[in-house]
Amino acid sequence: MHAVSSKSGLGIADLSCYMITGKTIVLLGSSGVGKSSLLNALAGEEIMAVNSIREDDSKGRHTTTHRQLIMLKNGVMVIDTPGLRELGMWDVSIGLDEAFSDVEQFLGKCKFTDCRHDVEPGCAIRSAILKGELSIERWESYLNLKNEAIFADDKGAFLRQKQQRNKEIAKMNKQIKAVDRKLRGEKK
Ligand SMILES: Nc1nc2c(ncn2[C@@H]2O[C@H](COP(=O)(O)OP(=O)(O)OP(=O)(O)O)[C@@H](O)[C@H]2O)c(=O)[nH]1
Ligand SMILES: [Mg+2]
Repeated sequence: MHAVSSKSGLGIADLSCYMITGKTIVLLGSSGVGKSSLLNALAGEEIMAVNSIREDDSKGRHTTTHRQLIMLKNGVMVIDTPGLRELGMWDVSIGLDEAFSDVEQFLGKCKFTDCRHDVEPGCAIRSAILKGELSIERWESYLNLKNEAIFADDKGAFLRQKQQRNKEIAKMNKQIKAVDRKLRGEKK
């Protein structure tokens, strides 16, 4: 970990150990953390546009909107990226079975096909945990990732619902304002 200042140049020299010709460096982080400023400091010139962070919530303004590879004079390549909006996973379902084969081997072995692995009798998961064949931590990790996969798979529907809700709120606000104007006797 290096503490650096792109403004004063403090600590920038310590990054020379990463300046290896032919290597590519990628700058990642939330908007406004100073990725483009760092690139400019490393390049010694203003290549990328930078923008001040928002006064009210100290968040970045998503100034960089596309990935850009810059070749520095020393032959090192640096990729500047737009600020990360969120961290997430995709194709979780595909990798889950492989990563959790120790868990999956017990699935489908319960007495009831719709077993929720909770209090049902004949639950293969609970039995494996009790016998020490499956650790509770592994089971919980599996459940966490499974939940994330459900959200990731259905994100489109989630976003569409959110958009629809926002539209309805905007419509409602418009109606309230119209009624308000009417009550005041104002024209449209
Ligand atoms: N004091 C100080 N300010 C900095 C430093 N690095 C960046 N800033 C300021 O932080 C603000 C955001 O910097 P950017 O370089 O645009 O940030 P970014 O991470 O590229 O942001 P996005 O392109 O939106 O992802 C600018 O006002 C910079 O001047 C630093 O090391 N010290
Ligand atoms: Mg930037």
